Amino acid sequence: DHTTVPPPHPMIERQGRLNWTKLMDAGKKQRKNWVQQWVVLLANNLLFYKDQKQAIMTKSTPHGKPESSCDLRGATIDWAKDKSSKKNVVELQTVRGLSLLLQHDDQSTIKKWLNAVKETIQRANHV
Ligand code: I3S
Repeated sequence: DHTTVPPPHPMIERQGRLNWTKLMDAGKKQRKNWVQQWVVLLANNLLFYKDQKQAIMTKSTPHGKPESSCDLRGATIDWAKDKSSKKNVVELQTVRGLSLLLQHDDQSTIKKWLNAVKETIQRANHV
């Protein structure tokens, strides 16, 4: 996309626009509500922002102003072939029973997200 990328931040593994919805929260099925948000992958967290501006990290707001966040420690992520009619969907499941679908129309973009989140989870599991 054509948005301006903020200066590189040492904590950020990956960031960009993604479509996402909750599927389950605390193990309870949720009504899907697909939204497009700015998503930031940190070492232990995935953070969701209304837009890129809200993701600007300062001393007083070290994570910016996220709308939602998700603890990646112990989580799993993989392709979700039959959980949506959309293409290029992955499902992230956390130890707290949160389940999210992440989607992007561009397959190479969602592959990069899948791999980046996978690697982050593996690293988080070994500390
Ligand atoms: O898996 P579902 O329940 O068929 O998901 C679709 C619905 O949630 C639909 O909303 P309503 O049932 O509230 O009208 C959404 O608009 C669709 O986007 C959902 O399906 P996809 O296949 O887009 O994930």
